[in-house]
Amino acid sequence: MRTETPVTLYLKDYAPPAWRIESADLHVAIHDDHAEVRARLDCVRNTAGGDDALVLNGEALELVGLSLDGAPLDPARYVYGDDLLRIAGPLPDRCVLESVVRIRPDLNTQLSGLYRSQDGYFTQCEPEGFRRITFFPDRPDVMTKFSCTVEADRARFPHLLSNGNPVAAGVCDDDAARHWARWDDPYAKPCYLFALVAARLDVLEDEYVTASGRKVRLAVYVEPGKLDQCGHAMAALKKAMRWDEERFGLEYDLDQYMIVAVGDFNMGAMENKGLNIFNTKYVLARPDTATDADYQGIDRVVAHEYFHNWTGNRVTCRDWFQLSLKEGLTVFRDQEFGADTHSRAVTRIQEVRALRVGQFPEDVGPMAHPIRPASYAEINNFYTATVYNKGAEVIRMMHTLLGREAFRRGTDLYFARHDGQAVTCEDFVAAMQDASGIDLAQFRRWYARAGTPRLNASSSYDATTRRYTLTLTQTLAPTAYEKRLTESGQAIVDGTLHIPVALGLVLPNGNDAPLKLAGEAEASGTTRVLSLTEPTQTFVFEDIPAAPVASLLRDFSAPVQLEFEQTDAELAHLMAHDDDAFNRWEAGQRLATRVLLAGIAAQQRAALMRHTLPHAGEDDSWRGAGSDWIPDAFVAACGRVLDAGLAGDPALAAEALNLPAEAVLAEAVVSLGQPIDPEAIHAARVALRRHLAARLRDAFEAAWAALTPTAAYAPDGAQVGQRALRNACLGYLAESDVEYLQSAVVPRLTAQLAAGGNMTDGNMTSQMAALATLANLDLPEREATLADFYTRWQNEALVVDKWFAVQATSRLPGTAARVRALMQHPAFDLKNPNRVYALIRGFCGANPRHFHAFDGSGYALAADVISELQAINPQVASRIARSFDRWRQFDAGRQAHARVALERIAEIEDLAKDVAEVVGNALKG
Ligand code: B3K
Ligand code: ZN
Repeated sequence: MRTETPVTLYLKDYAPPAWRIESADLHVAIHDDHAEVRARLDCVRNTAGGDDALVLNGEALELVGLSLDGAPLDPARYVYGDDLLRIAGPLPDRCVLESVVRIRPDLNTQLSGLYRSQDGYFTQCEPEGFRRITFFPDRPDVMTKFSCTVEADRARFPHLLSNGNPVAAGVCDDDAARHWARWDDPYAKPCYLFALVAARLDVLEDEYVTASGRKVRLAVYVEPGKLDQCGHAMAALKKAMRWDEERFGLEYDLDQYMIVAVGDFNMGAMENKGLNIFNTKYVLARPDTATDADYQGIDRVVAHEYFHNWTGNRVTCRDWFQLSLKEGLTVFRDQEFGADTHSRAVTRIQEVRALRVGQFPEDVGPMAHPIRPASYAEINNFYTATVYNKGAEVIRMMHTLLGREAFRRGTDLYFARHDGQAVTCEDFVAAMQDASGIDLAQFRRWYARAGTPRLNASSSYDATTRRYTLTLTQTLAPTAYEKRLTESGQAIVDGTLHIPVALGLVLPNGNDAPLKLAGEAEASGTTRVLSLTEPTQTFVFEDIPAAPVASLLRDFSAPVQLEFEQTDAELAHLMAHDDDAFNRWEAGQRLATRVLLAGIAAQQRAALMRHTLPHAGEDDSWRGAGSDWIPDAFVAACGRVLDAGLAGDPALAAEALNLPAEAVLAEAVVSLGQPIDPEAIHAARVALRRHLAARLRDAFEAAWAALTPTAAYAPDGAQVGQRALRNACLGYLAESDVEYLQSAVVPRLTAQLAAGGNMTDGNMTSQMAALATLANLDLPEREATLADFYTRWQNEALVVDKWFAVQATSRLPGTAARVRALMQHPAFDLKNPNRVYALIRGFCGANPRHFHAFDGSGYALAADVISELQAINPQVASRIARSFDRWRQFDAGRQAHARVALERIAEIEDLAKDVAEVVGNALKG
C-alpha cells in the first residue's frame, strides 16, 4: 500500500481546549522490558458548550486500566484508537481520571517519549512525545501542575530525576532492590516540558546565588567517567544566569537547575523545566577532545536552554504554529549573549553566514514557510532555520527599530502581561508596540510572509547641491509556500514589509558623513536606521561633502538579499574603511562572490572546451580555466586583510579570508537564473584558494609562524581568534603544489596531529584542522593518519563523530563509496543520531559537489539511508530528506536522478509522516 498524504493542520482552525488538566500526578515504574505509567489527572471543563467528551492523546500505549472519580470505567464509555482516547459524556465539570498504561522504552528508536540510551532512561516530549508516555491533552495551551514519582532498580539506576524540586525518596516497601524519588514542580507547564531520567550518572555540583539572594543548586549529570568534561558547561550556565539578570532582569525560579547529558538525542538539547536534557555534544568538552567551535556551541546551547525558562516555559506557545514565539526570541537572546561575551562582530558574521547557508535556501525550496506557518502536517518538520534563525532576525529587527531600552520595556511588559500563559506571536508584538509607542502593524507581516525579500538600491550624488539620493525598492516573489496554500484553498498574506535599513555613507577620506535627511534641521549620527515601508522610497541626504560609498544594511539590519551595483573599487573602500565591522566583512564577501561568479563561468567554458562533462572523478578540473579571471586587486585585498588581522583582530581576518561557501555561491548562481553547476562552483572556489596560496605563500607562512601558540589552551576570544587565523593560513598553504605540500605542509600536519595531548598545540582545534586538511589530500599519509586517529580516539564518541565527518566532507573522488563503506564500520550506528548527522548529513548537507554528483550516486546513497532510517527514527530521516530541497535548481540530468531517488522514498509502504511531508512537497515542487 502506498502511503497516503499526511493530514494537514491549519492555524485558522485553532480552538481552545475543551478540558484543562489542573494537576497531574504520575508514577513511572521502570522494569526490565517495559515501564508502567500511572497517571492521576484533575480534569476541569474549559469551554461551556464544548465537546462533552474528554479526548486525550495517546500513542503506542498499552491500556491496562482506566477509572473515573475512583470507579473503574465501563469499557462501553471509551474507545482508544487512531492515537486518541475518547471518553464519552455526560461528565461532571470536574473529574479525576486515573489511567494505567504500559510502554516499551527499550524499543523506542524514535527517541521521542521515554526511551533507553545506553544504561539509562531519558525523555524527550517536545513537541508531541508526552502522548507516548501517558494519556493526556498533548497541546501546549494546557498548562498543568505536575508531580512525578520515578521508581526503578536501585543499583542500576541510582539517579531518579524529574522536574521541579525533590520532595521525598525511599526504598520500595515490596522490593528492597528498587527505590523511588518523588518530584514536585510548583509551576504549571505544558506537558512538552515534562522530563524524567533514571540512570547511573556522575554529577558535577555547584551553587548560584540569584540577584535577589536565593541559592540555587546547579548540577551537570554525565555518563560515569566524564566529570572532567563538564566544567565548561557549568561555567556557561553560571554566565548565562548572570547575563539574563543583567540584560533582561530575569531570575531563575526553582531551587535546582539540572542538566543531564545523553549520547542518543535527536537534536541539541531540551529546555524541560528545571531538568534540561542535552545531547552530549553540547555538554562535554576538554581541550584535547573539543574544538573551539564545540566550546562556543556549548556556551550558546546551555544559554539558549536556560533562557527558555522565561521565553518558552514561564510564557509558552498557545499552539505549535507559534513556535517562533519562543524559538526566534530565545535564539535572539542566545545571540546577544554570544555577542556580549565574545566578539560582537564575529558573532554577527557567523550568524549571517549560517542564515545564508541554512535559511535562504529554505525560502527557495519546496518546504518554504514563514516564521509562523499557517499549516503543517508534521510539526517536527518545522523546527527549521526559518522558525529559529529567521525568527531571531525578526526579533532583532524589532530591537533595531525600537532601540535597546524600548525593547527592554517591551520584554518587561510581555512578562508582566503573560507570565504563566500560553500566548501567540501577536501578543509579543503587541507588548513591543505598547511599550514603545512605535506602530508595528505593518511589521507583523514578517510573521506571515515566506521568502527572502530582495532589496534593490540605486543612488546618485550631486556635487553642486551636495545631495546624496538613495532609492530603495523591495520585492518578494511567491514561494512554494504560497503555492501550497493556494492549492489547499487558503488565503495568502501579501503586502509590503516594514524593513529597517541601517545606513552609513563612507566618504573618500574613509570617514563617515554625518547624516541629515532633507528637511531635518541638523545632522544626527553617522548610522541611521531608515524605515522602508513602501514598495519604493527615496531618501535624500544633504550636506554630503563628496561622493560617498554607501554602506547599506549595517550589521545586517534585515534578512534580505541586497541588489546594489557597487564597483570593485567601492567595495575595496568599504573593506578598508567601513566603521561597521560586519559590512567590512560583507564587502569582502561581495567582492569574492563577484570574482567567483566569473570563475564559475570560466570553469564552465573550459569544461565545454574539453568536450567532456565535468564529473566527480576528475579532481583537477580546477586547472582547466586558468586564473585570468582573478584580479590582482583581489589578491592584494586579501593580503591586506591578513596584515590587518595580525596587527588587530585575527578572528575577523579569519572570517574575511573564508571565501563564500559553495552553498552560498549556489544561491548566487540561482539568483542569476542559472542552474547550479556544483562541479564548476567547487572548481572555481578551489582554484581561487590555490591562486591565493601561490601568490600569498610567504605571507601565509609568516602569519602561521607568528601565530604559534605559547600559552596553554583556553577557549577565550583572543586565543580562539589566533587559532582561527593560524588554521586558515595552514588551510591555504595546503592548497600548494604537490612538491611544497610534501616538503613543507604535510610534515606540519602530521606533527600537529602527533602533538595530541600537548597543551599548547595538541588541542582538538589544531588536530581537526590538520585532519580535515589531510582528508582532502590524495597522499599516502592520509590513510595511515586517519587510522591512527581512530585508534587513539575510539572511546570518545564525540571525537569518533568528527572522524566520520571529515571523511564524509572530503573533496576526494570516491567519497560516496567511502561513506557507504563507513556505514559498515563497527562504530557506525543508524540508531545514533550524532553518528548519522556526522556521516550522512556531513555528506548530504556539507559536501554539495559529491552529494549532487552528476551520476546520481549521492542521491541514491541518501535514498537508501532515508528508506532504512525512516522506520527507525522518522525525525532524523526527515532531516536527511531535506538535503533534496534544491533538486529542481540543478540541470536536467541531475533532476532526473533526484526524482528517481525521491519517488523511490515516496513509494515506501507506511512511510513515516515526517518524511512523507518533506518528500511529498519536494515532488510537488
Ligand atoms: N525546544 C527544543 C527543540 C525540540 C525539537 C523537537 N523536534 C530545543 C530548543 O530549541 O531549545
Ligand atoms: Zn529553543
